[in-house]
Amino acid sequence: MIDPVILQQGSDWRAQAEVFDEIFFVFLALGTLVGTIVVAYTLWNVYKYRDDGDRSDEDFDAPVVGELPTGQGGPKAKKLFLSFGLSAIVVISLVVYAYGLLLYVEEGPDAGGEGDIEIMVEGYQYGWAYEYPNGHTERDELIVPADQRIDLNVTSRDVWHNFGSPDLRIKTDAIPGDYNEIWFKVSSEDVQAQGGEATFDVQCFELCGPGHSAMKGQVTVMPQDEWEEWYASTGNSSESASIDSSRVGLATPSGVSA
Ligand SMILES: [Cu+2]
Repeated sequence: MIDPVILQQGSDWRAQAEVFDEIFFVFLALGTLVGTIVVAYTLWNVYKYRDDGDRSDEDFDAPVVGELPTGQGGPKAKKLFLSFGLSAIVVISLVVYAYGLLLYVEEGPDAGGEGDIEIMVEGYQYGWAYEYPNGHTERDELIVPADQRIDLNVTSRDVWHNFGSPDLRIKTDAIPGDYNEIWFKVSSEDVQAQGGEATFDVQCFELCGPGHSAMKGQVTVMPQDEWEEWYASTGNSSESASIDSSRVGLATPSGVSA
């Protein structure tokens, strides 16, 4: 059994995608194993107890509808309790295991830690606006550093939206006047694997009007030092038009706070 507390300690964190993939694999593998055993056992019994024409009706101990085969203490009762017992062990283990991992997905690693970056996300008809701790705002593209926990505080300016990024396995409602928190973190290994900058699609998952299907955005994850350079350069501007030029090194030495 995996303890979510252990997972949260130190830098030993896991991305949601990894956790969900593991849960999916465990359920698939166990389901296949149990399914194979049950179907094989059923077929074997179908063959073993087939009507081959030479069983006399008198000494055939057929079960009656509604009768539990427990009173006899024989092999029937044994099988019944064995099958109930094994099923219970499998189901309870899966519930405890999956619940522990889902608690981790809810809370994330090192919740409330020093390095967390909290970003406001506001959905509107039709797009996404992001506000960084220094007051800088971005439209549609969310730029964040690798290896750092990103907390998103999601809300809406007008109607109900739903902020989600399938590859990051995050998704939450964006509702006017309401704030939903989600977190994610992308490792620098993943960023390197994608050529120094990782991108993830963002989409609206709540039908919110005629422009809903065009309500797309992107999460861009860059190495920490590059991001810090970019973030420092955002101190005085709040328009996304200059993102690309600022990314190539127009960093101001004014620090990260507004
Ligand atoms: Cu929407």
